[in-house]
Amino acid sequence: MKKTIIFLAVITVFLSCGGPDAPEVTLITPTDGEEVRGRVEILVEVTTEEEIDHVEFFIDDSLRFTGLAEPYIYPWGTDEFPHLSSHTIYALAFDSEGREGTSDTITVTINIYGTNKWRFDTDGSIRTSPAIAADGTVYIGDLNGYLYAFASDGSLEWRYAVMGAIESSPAIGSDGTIYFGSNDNTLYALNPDSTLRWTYSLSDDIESTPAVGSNGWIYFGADDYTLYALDNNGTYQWSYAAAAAVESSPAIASDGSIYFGSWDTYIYCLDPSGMLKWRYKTNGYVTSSPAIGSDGTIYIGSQDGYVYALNPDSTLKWRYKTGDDVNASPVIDSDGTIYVGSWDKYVYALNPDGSLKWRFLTNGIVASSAAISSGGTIYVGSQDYYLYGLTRNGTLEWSFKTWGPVSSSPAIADDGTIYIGCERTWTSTFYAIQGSTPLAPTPWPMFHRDVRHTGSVQ
Ligand SMILES: [Ca+2]
Ligand SMILES: [Ca+2]
Repeated sequence: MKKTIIFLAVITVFLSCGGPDAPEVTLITPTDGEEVRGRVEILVEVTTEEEIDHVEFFIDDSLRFTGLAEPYIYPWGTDEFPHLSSHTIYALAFDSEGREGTSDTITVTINIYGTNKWRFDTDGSIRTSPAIAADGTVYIGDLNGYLYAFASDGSLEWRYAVMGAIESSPAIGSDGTIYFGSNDNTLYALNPDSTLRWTYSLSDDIESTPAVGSNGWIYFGADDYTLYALDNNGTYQWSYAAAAAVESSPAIASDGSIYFGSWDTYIYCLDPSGMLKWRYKTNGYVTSSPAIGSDGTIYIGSQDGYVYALNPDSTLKWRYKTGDDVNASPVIDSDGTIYVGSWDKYVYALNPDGSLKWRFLTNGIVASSAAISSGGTIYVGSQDYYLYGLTRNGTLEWSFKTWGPVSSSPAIADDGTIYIGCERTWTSTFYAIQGSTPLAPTPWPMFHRDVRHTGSVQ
């Protein structure tokens, strides 16, 4: 009896540690439940007492890849699978003695939001915001003086050359006319087929994005210190002289009041005939463009670092201090939350009472104005080269790395596609990014309010 017990104990010891174990296989990336997009690195670690012979990678139980040397990585291109489909992953490792080890099985879901649909290399840098016509055509200007028209599939329909940088975003009239300014001191009106309708020439740069009134008139500022009103034939109607350059893009309220800022540090309110109703002094240059809330509140940034909320009677509702210049233009969500970036690298979400809801830190200046999708994702660029997709709680949903600083402000098409440009020294790039839902129907969801950039709530 005693001998038997000793014999069994010896057998047990021999079985448990006498021979080499099967390889231990661990999936390092991705992790169980993760959302993946684009090219995914499936990384496996193997622990074994013997030499590893090879590692087999399985997707949905089918062998996809065999790794013969460390590191054991399968660069899986997920584009073959549809959006929101789920897939299992596991790996088998074989040692030189033919022993086999298996990893746990994990499940991942493909989520293509935030991936690149197409891109186009432009002649020059892009700092402005794309406008989208009713037929889906996208217009964007670059600093080398080209205005581009792209079909929604990314094909170039045409490009129109002017003699100066285009720092004014295009605006689209109700008849499809495309209006934009240039540093060649000219305001252009193009037909959708790229033929010239008319031009209006000044003596200095036009960086302001034209606002389009319900009467078809357009309103824009210029570096000659003046805000201009033209009718839709390009005929002068009136002008108002500020005390410094007007790079700020005007906004039109429901009563026809026109709001804009100037390098003279003031925020202006004109009546529809161009007469001054009031002006409000900040302590910095005002190049930001106003956003108008459903109650008529005017939100605008200043290079004094503040975001201002003004009542339509010119009284201050509140102001919020960020850590640096606010050049970006505020946007307004359905619950009244205001999103705006600052040179202090943060994207701010402010409550309607002016208190901080959250802020999100990027690694670069945020001069890009945000755009809100109806699904609740907030898109905003940073000079750290990224376009960010943030949730309404201020957490990161995804980020997309471009080839340069993103001062451009995104536009969101009806199919959810996000359009944005970046800045580079020589050629630059315009991107179409996969998004989830169209532009949100909030009081002021993007730069200059809508995809036509009317800047008007009329
Ligand atoms: Ca010029
Ligand atoms: Ca200028």
